[in-house]
Amino acid sequence: MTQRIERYLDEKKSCVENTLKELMPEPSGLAADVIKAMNYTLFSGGKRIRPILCIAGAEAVHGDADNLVRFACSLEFIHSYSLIHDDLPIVDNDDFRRGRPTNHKVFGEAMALLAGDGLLTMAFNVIARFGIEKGIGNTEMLRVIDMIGYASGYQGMVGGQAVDISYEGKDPDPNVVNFIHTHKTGALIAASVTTGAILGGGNEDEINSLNQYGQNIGLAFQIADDILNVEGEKNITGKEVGSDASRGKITYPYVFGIEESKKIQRGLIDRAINEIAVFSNSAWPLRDLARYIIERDK
Ligand code: GRG
Repeated sequence: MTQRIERYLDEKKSCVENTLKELMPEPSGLAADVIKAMNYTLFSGGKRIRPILCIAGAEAVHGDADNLVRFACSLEFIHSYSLIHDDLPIVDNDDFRRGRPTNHKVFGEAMALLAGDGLLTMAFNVIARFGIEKGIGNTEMLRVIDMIGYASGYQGMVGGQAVDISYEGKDPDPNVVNFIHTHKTGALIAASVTTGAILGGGNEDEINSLNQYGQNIGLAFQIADDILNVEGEKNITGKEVGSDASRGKITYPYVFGIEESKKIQRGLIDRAINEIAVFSNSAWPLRDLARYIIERDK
């Protein structure tokens, strides 16, 4: 990873962390337990890639990215909810995430379920409050709410996760793995960049190009996750290695093998960078981020 993207990621990550702290209350009152469980996962060391992509999407179209950090944080609320529910015993039954015990291991299954629900619903409070406080136009607000609801619902992340679960233990199938990955992970990643471009004031061509970019890197991101589940190191990824294979998950390495998966990944990154060729230097973070996505070790 080059120094400039490392610096960019550090800078944006700390800005996102600070804003998340402003948005998320300290546990207090009768509902303190669920707030504590929400805080536990929200502040457990994620890369914050979705909010950073949203900010970079706005920067690419010369938008006022500093102004939309609160909105960008809503994506991290949704992502955090999905991780908590994904780790539950009735879903993937994982004990560790980011090197720490998973939410249900600390707070119990019922509280973890509610913490996930609390984070998902709070994301939409965060979005609405952002729109009200910043005086964003109704059309833009409704457009981004629609996009995020779509990307995280059955048409996106939830749909992908449902197919992921129902195809466990089945034979390798390229169409199925493509569906799972583009929906489970790709949809929210694409929505992150695209909503940044919408709120940043991009024109329709720019928004479409950034959406295509997001879809390509979103798929590459999940393939990288699959590869890390085979070749990664537990002390770096913070998760069990080899768990996908032992559960019979439909992954890119299972369907195509490791080398072909890496080749597909490189092709997706080339396509993503090509999609944003028309952008000036304002899109350099997106170009560097695309490469980072497949070079990452966690
Ligand atoms: C079935 C009850 C039930 C819930 C499902 C919708 C859902 C919950 C899960 C979606 C699947 C999921 C967790 C997709 C994301 C996969 C992924 C690549 C996670 C890791 O993202 P990173 O690398 O994680 O951005 P960090 O730790 O950096 O935040």
